[in-house]
Amino acid sequence: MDMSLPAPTVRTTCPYCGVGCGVTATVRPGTIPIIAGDAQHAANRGRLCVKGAALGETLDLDGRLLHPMLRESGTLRQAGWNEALERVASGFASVVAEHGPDAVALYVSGQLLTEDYYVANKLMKGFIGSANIDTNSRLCMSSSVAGHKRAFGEDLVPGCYEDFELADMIVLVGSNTAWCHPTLFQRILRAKEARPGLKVVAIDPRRTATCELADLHLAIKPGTDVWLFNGLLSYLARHGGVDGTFVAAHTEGLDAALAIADADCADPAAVARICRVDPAQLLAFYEGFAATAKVVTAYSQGVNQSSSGTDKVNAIINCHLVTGRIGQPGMGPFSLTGQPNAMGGREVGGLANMLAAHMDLDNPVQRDAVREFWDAPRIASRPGLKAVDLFRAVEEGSVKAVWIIATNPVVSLPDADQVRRALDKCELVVVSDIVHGTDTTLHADVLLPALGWGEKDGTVTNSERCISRQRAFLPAPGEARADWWALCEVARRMGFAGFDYAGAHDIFDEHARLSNWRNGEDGAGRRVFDLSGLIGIGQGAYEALEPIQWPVVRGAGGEPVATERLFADRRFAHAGGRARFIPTTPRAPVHAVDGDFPLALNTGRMRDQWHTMTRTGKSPRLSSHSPEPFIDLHPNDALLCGVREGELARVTSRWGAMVARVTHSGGIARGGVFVPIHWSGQTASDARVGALVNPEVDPVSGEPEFKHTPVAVAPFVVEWHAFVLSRESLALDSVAHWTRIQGEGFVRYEMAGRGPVDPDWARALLGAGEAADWIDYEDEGLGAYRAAHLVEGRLEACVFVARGLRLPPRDWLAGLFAAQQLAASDRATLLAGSAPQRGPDPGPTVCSCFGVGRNTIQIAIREHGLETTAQVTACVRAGGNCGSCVPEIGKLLALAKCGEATAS
Ligand SMILES: Nc1nc2c(c(=O)[nH]1)N[C@H]1C(S)=C(S)[C@@H](COP(=O)(O)OP(=O)(O)OC[C@H]3O[C@@H](n4cnc5c(=O)[nH]c(N)nc54)[C@H](O)[C@@H]3O)O[C@H]1N2
Ligand SMILES: Nc1nc2c(c(=O)[nH]1)N[C@H]1C(S)=C(S)[C@@H](COP(=O)(O)OP(=O)(O)OC[C@H]3O[C@@H](n4cnc5c(=O)[nH]c(N)nc54)[C@H](O)[C@@H]3O)O[C@H]1N2
Ligand code: SF4
Ligand SMILES: [Mo]
Repeated sequence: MDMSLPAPTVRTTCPYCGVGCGVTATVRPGTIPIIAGDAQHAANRGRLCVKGAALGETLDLDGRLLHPMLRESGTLRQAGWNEALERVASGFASVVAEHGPDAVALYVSGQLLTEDYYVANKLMKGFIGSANIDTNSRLCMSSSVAGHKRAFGEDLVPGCYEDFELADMIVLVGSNTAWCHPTLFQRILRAKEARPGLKVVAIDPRRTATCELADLHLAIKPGTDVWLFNGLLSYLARHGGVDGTFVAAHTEGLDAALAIADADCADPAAVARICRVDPAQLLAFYEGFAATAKVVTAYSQGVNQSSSGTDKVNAIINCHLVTGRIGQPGMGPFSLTGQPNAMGGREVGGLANMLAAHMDLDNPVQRDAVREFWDAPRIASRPGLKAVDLFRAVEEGSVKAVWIIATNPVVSLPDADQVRRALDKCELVVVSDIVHGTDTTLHADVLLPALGWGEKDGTVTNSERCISRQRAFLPAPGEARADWWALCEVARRMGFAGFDYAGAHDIFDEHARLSNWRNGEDGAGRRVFDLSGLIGIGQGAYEALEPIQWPVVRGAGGEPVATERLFADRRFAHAGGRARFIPTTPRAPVHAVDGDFPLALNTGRMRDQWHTMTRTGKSPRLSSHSPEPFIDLHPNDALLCGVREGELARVTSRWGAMVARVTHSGGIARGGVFVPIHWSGQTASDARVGALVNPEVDPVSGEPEFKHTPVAVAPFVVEWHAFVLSRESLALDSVAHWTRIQGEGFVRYEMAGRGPVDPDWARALLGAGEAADWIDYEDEGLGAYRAAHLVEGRLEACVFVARGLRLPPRDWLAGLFAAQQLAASDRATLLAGSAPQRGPDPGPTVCSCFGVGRNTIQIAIREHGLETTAQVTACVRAGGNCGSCVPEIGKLLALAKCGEATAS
């Protein structure tokens, strides 16, 4: 390549959250691609959060699955595609022949592209003839899907991101928007800066980073949202909040919904007691909602992931219907989707109870329409197994072959040890992934290497119904191939016609045509989901496709016409065009806390990690913000459980157990415990929280109750703590607990164990022979041992072991791995763990972009009397790039103010 030429820049879409930010990737051979926000993409207008900004650090081929693998006599061996595909096709075909189509299953993912997803659904429902295809969206958005269908008649998100800027009140329910939808959160932040009258209300049992922006935080008792919104409905009805014209002309069912709401929730004081919030604050919320026309109520997993998730969704929508606040700028209920293509998966009908293109499995006319369109030999006629039931059926043996694509269920399903048992028993487990070693690939009989982000090519749909292209800018590594290609190859080998696609564009075209097929014909119903304006766009136009919000119809000149907001015409998708109020009877989470398991476990996300960390875990920058798994609880509960901050504890439920470090963020109320979801068997010895989570699901949607499991917390007794920084990975079978953290040029292990501190063991751990260049230090009395291994003056590894927690900070030592040769002064103080002239420990990372620690920020605030986040940025750079840490800086500023107040 001529290096004087500008490097090619490809416009694509971020592979993480449902905001769906546009990304540009500039590629020069031999260097990592330069990733930036796409200024032309309406979702983010050039901004990226820290995960998006660090994408370049996740693209190396370390750990990638590059060839198909087959298990033989217990071990995996490399195989050719042909052999692997034959094994899958013949395995599936023979199970179907012997036990029928319901004995096989696909378990797929909202991280697939629409084209992959479309083919998977077509193969299963139209050709194999079973609806046993479910997806991790069951764990994610299925309560919203069900709630939308009940209220609107179709799975439709009415609004768009602009509504957040036009609103006068934004209610964030069960959504840590600051960390999970960061660029959208920043739009809210800027809107509020420009217009301080914009009120933000956060409804979340935890005080999260999102709450830093909120005018009002209602820290409700977990699981009580239906009481709260029923109370609001009842309040609106009694305080002139009903839009009578809208309700009469465009809705039905208000009386029944109101009767239920009034029964338990007519008295705000009683609701406040049940929700465990301050009655005056609850009333302030009700009054504010009633008085503000432009309200957006956005919600996410605190709503969906509950045994009353669908009712929570409808209780929220009821309040928007009664006020007529829907379909107009600046207002509406808004389901924030999690995964990059949660929406695309719903469009193609990827869930076990849906058909393609927003058609229904239980509608015979629509079933027939799809079968005819696909020219399929059969069509599934009843819903398949939903995720939790699916893996139960695998364990029971009624499902005998399963193909898992782009998801890691051994980590992410509830009662996750059950999933492991199920896969161990299953006759044929096929896993398509981009990574070789995940907790799920360990159980595979066949491993298929998939193209990852930057290599694959297709479309995704974000939370506001915007279809964007993910474009390839890297060559396919090894033998990795697109997921749709593998699915089509298996379909063809099973003898099915209709899977010969010329490319992703060809599949997209078929998907667009199906959306229009029989749409609006007698008996087939009218579906709002319609891509008719994109039919026949051809490969060139598909390559160039600009982000576009569906429905996309054809304009007078034949051009595609997008739709910003739905229901502007006040017509809903139920027959008759009316929206429906749904009566929602409040009920508590299925399992209540009791004497054995007295605390309620809540699980969720951290700012800088994505799910099971197979990609974000590779980035040193992202790994610095929250390096270790933790158990966050109230200090008083910690006291009762006998656990101390910084020490290890074991959390146990009726389903399983895990170990992590105790922390007090200050955001958890008495009676609650929060544990992040990200750690797996690959990144920690025993911190997979899914193992503890109860497998109860919402009766309508089948979505698990991830946010509420009764648990007990107890000390995890160890005698010593240690850490290792090493250029090479270590095998750590013999320690009681470990966590693996990716550093810049090294791997860090935090460990703990029992028995005496053993120098021989510590040195053996680092793997170097006796002849190696060692420096070490031992203090038997203190139970401390420290050693470093050098090769020709370069630091290879170091280990620090201590009784108790007396270990030096890791950051100075970490910096030494950048040097090819240790300076004499560094070598001299190596085993002290710090340089003598060094300033204070920077503390845990707050700003990942510039690596700025909490202590550094706090000292700057104190010493320079800083008062705003902008001043902090000007002083220490933190917050000056992606802005993801701005809420945390805000919290430190607020803490400093409190400190001053208490001091004076
Ligand atoms: N950094 C990061 N961002 C992500 C992801 C990630 O892995 N990492 N994943 C993406 C995906 S797939 C998803 S689905 C989204 C999820 O995005 P969010 O839903 O915002 O994230 P969570 O942390 O799962 O949970 C949200 C909040 O629900 C609260 N909650 C718990 N119980 C209740 C309750 O009973 N009522 C109410 N009102 N709130 C409750 C929790 O305390 C938590 O703060 O994030 C997406 N974005
Ligand atoms: N306790 C608890 N559990 C939860 C949740 C919770 O809040 N609490 N949230 C749930 C939710 S909302 C979600 S969305 C799930 C997420 O859970 P998972 O979907 O299980 O998590 P990921 O780590 O995203 O798994 C994606 C897998 O696909 C691989 N991959 C990435 N790109 C590709 C590709 O292009 N093709 C293929 N074939 N593979 C690819 C990755 O390496 C990874 O192994 O977790 C759920 N589980
Ligand atoms: S907010 Fe962050 S993770 Fe979400 S799409 Fe944008 S850059 Fe990606
Ligand atoms: Mo999700």
